[in-house]
Amino acid sequence: MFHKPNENKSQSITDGFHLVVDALKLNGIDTIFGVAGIPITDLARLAQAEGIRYIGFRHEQSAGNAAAIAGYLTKKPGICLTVSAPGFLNGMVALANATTNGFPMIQISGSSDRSIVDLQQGDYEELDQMNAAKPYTKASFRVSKPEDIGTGVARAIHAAVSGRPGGVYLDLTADVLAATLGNDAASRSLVRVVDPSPRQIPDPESIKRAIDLHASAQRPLIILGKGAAYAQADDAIRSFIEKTGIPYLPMSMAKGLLPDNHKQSAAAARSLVLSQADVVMLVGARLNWLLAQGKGPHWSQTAQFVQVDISATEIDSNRAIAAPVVADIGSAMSAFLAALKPGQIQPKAAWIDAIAERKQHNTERMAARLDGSPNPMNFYSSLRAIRDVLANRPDIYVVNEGANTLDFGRDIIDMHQPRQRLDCGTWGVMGIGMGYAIGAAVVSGKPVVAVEGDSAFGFSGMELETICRYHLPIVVVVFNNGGIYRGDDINRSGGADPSPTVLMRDARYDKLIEAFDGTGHNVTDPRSLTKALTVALASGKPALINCVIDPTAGTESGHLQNLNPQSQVGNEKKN
Ligand code: ADP
Ligand code: TPW
Ligand code: MG
Repeated sequence: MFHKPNENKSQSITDGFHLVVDALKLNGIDTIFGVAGIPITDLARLAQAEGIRYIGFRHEQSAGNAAAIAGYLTKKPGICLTVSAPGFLNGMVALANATTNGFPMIQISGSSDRSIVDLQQGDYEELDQMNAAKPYTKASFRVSKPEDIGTGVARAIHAAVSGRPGGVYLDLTADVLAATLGNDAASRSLVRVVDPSPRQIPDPESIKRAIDLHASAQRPLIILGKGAAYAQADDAIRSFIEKTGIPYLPMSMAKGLLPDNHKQSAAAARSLVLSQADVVMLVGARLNWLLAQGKGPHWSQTAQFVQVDISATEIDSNRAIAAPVVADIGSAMSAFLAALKPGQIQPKAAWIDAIAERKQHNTERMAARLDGSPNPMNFYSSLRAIRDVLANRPDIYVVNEGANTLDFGRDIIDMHQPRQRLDCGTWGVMGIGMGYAIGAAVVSGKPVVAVEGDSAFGFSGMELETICRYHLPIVVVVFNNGGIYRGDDINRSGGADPSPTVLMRDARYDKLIEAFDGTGHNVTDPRSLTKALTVALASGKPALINCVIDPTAGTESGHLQNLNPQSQVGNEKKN
């Protein structure tokens, strides 16, 4: 039976389904991403009937990825709704990925009869979901009484968005959803959350310490991470960087926080600045594998660090931090700007000149590669075409995953506005593509271009149907090199099966979207790629461009060869 809106209200009782929807609406949740089934089908229907937008997916992982990126873009928890056990587990990769990346997200799953689950008596979709979720989340709650739904939702919201944001699991038993409660008790039980991500004002001492350290620097550097992008303190960050004149390096999802062509960007002189900076300020960026843990030959061993982060336990995690500033980035940047005396921080001219020189050298080298017109296309010539189309459309979101497709895409596609580049992030996970694209398109109403390796695309490709069903302005470009990393690997045993990294060489991914009435394009040269992308974006309709590139163009593991323990035997083809 479908639980109609207000059906029970006139009878002065309500039920768990209505209470969940009321609790979400009371807290400004306007969108749910999910996959329907027992016991949450009616929850999805009711949410839709009550004015919450429900986006139905083909797989919970993509629904979860959409929720996670919606959380990142809006600073409100993105909601993913799933069925019990297998649906729950399908969503968990996305929830764990949200936790790892610091994206606020709540996965709400229905669950089976607790008394049967706990005695392992074999219920339909039996699993102890709350405990299974714990290691992968910031918090994991189960609601066992209908009058606790309001509290459960409130606690989930606080946990998701406070401090370093992350993934939260909220377990709703089928019994709780179906349980009834008097209307008066029900409305008293709801909680409107007040200020769930309060400002965290920095200690003035910590601000002074950081400024003094920077003032003593000869070769200062700022590294902006996706925490800085998430904070939405764009003006204060830009103003601090411009007032101090310090060169900065954007981590991949911080690209566009200042436009990539900003003169203080040191992105094109990355190895120089990492190895030579004497004071490095991390702003919402962790010293994890993406920065070689701050160690090794890439880094100056004598550099001193400032770290601005909302999470006190991040400090000293890899390198000793001389000047920690534990605060939210908006408050920290305002405090820096207020405390900074004119001319107090002044990078030495020799440092700025050395960076400019290296930038020019590297930019010229890159330009020569981008200008080539090899046949078949390689990553440079195809990404150059995409870069040039997107240069005229700064409003467009770019989703990017793959190995070479990711590494080249990050370096070649310039970003012009904050939070418009969404990629594999902290885990380097494949499969975020269609979920992120859908989440971004839904919450922003803006077009999205998803630049996908052919392998990466396969992890979420069935969501093309979702994209077409909701008529979303998403253009997927599949970089078809016929494989994971490249398409020319051989079976080293000489057997008939293809190599583990090889995919079908002549696959026509464009035909997939045609099955759902979207537009497919098959391109083999940059001019046709430019044309197809321009036409697809102008149409505002779903499209997929199968972009055929040289199967030999990529390198194994993209830019991560150092993380690849290569067998010494039978590995002559290693790149
Ligand atoms: P990147 O991958 O871009 O280097 P990370 O995800 O590693 O970025 O780091 C983001 C950091 O930003 C995390 O340590 C997180 O605690 C921090 N952070 C997130 N939001 C805020 C905020 N509003 N204010 C301050 N720090 C934040
Ligand atoms: C969930 C391992 C890293 S990169 C990649 C895989 C499978 C695909 C690379 O091929 P693609 O890109 O996308 O065609 P390109 O341009 O280099 O040819 N499973 C998960 N995550 C990861 N990271 C992997 C496997 C992997
Ligand atoms: Mg590939």
